[in-house]
Amino acid sequence: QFQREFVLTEKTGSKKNIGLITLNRPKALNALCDGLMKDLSDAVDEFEKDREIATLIITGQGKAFAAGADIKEMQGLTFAEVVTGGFLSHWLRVSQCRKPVIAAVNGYALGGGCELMMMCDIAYASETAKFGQPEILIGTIPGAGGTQRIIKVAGKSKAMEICLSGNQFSAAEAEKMGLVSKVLPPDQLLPESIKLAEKIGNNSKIVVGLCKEAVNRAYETTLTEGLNFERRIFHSTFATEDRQEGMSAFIEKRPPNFQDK
Ligand code: CO8
Repeated sequence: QFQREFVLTEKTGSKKNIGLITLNRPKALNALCDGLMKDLSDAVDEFEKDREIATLIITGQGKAFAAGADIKEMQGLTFAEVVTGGFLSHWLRVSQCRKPVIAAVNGYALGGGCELMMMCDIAYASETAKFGQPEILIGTIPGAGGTQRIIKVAGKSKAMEICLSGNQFSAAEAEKMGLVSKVLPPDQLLPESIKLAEKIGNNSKIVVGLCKEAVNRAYETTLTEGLNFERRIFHSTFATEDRQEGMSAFIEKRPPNFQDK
């Protein structure tokens, strides 16, 4: 286990090929201060570079996943300062990771915490998790995807209700909306997230990366363009040894042995 000031990293899973990142500022409910976001960014860099790591998991220490951007840090800032300083522009790092990232939402995922979850590829939530975009209650609006990503999964009425009221919602509601894909008892959250990460990690890393890119393209483009992109990516898997291995293994009735080539 490696300890940065605000973030712990650990290689886990039976093959030690899962990069577990734990937000570790429990006294402030893992509020996403600048230092924490820098540590998180570094942790993502570390695991993205590490050739052994297949999948990343982000979770929180204590009763929160993350209770949002650090309000104490933001309180005194002026418009001129946030604009010229590109305030919180390094928040994009998680959404730019080439490897799959799973959010294991253990508690409060509010404001920037909910947005951080939505930057991940897959989210599992504990039954005790609470979600919301409460920025409106403190005189601002979501700044890292809250107004853009919720609407894509839950539609306009839900997105407006969440962003304009600041109301919190439960893990069961988040699952119903499609914001998280599974709700689990608290003690099962991490084991089940690791199990999923391991399942993904058994596949070819190159092909997993390509598949993630294809799914993400759906956010950015029209259906026709997306389908063309997908087909090209599909064609390109035929240039890999892993595609050959996968299909041969099926025909030879044995498990595949992917080499990430
Ligand atoms: N920022 C700073 N400190 C926080 C935050 C936060 N977001 N959330 C909690 N804390 C601190 C509290 O101040 C308190 O510290 P202290 O003990 O020193 O007073 C400690 O954490 C514990 O919190 P509470 O005593 O409030 O705990 P409760 O269990 O009573 O309440 C809540 C839990 C409901 C989660 C409550 O803490 C809360 O409402 N927090 C604020 C939630 C919020 O408004 N989040 C949105 C922040 S704004 C935002 O995220 C904008 C994102 C923009 C991103 C832009 C990117 C470009």
